[in-house]
Amino acid sequence: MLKKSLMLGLALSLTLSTAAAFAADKVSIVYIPKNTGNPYFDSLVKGFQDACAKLACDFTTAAPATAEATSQIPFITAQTQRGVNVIAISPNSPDALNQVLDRARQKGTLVFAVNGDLVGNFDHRDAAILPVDFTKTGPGQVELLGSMINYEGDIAILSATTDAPDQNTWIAAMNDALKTNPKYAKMKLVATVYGDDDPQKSTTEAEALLSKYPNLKGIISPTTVGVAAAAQVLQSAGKAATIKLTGLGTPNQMRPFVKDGTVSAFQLWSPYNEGLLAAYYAVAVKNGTIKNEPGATLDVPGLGKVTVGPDHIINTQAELTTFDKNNIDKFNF
Ligand code: RAM
Repeated sequence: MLKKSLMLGLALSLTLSTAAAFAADKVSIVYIPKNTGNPYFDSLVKGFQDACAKLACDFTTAAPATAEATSQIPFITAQTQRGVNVIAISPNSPDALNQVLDRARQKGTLVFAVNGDLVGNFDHRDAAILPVDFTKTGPGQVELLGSMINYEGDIAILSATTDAPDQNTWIAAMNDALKTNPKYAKMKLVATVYGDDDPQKSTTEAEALLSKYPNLKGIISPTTVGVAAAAQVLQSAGKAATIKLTGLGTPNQMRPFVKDGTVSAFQLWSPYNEGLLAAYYAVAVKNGTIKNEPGATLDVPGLGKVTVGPDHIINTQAELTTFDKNNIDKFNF
């Protein structure tokens, strides 16, 4: 009798664990964006979904409500317990995730940093899929704003969170360009503020910049959430003629502000292609058709041949795209 119930228990737990597991013949991928509610990440998710529809990978996405440094930890832990094959993550911190990502990798999960990297902690991820060479982003943004304000006057930066590894990399390079390039000697950075990739907080921070710095000539907001909020603030305050704004934005969020002249130009890349490439690379590595090592190449439909670079970084495009009234209608994301 005891034996019988033991066997029954075993059979039951086997059924349960099989039900919770993934199909053995499919690579399972989870993508963890910085936070929910940011349309930027919808495009990235679409890239993963389209790739997995073609490659038959099993794709899910899950994200915390807010983008603070530790908010992704429970999501990584849950996915590791689920036994997912690949965790792709846009990290909210360069180092707070090290331990949980290590645990995932010890279990055989492949970990990709996507869209932003674990800056200074490359050993805690297997590869990084980034839109462009990140050393170009900061200087590119300073040059664009400089060209709008005749390279002169007080400027401010409206960023995402204080820990955001991607924004912090670009901001460090902006500071460096402002300090070292004589072309920017008359541009003075008076403040760097943080809207946490939250539309409301970004709005409040942009409004505070306007009231605190009456001589402000320009704002750089290297976040899609921040730049859209700042554009709305300038438009409502009727300040677009005196304070120039640029940043990294999505064409769909920025279109009305470009059309009415609030913003003349901004930049970005294709988040969709990052999701697409990440999924193709994940499946190829997991299936053993490619080795995860610098120099390896992979053909991705629509992107051509991509090469894994030093530090296991793969870029989806060579340069940032600049959007203005002449080309913005060609883009829909
Ligand atoms: C926001 C996010 C994202 C960043 C873009 C430019 O949507 O912070 O990480 O890549 O802006």
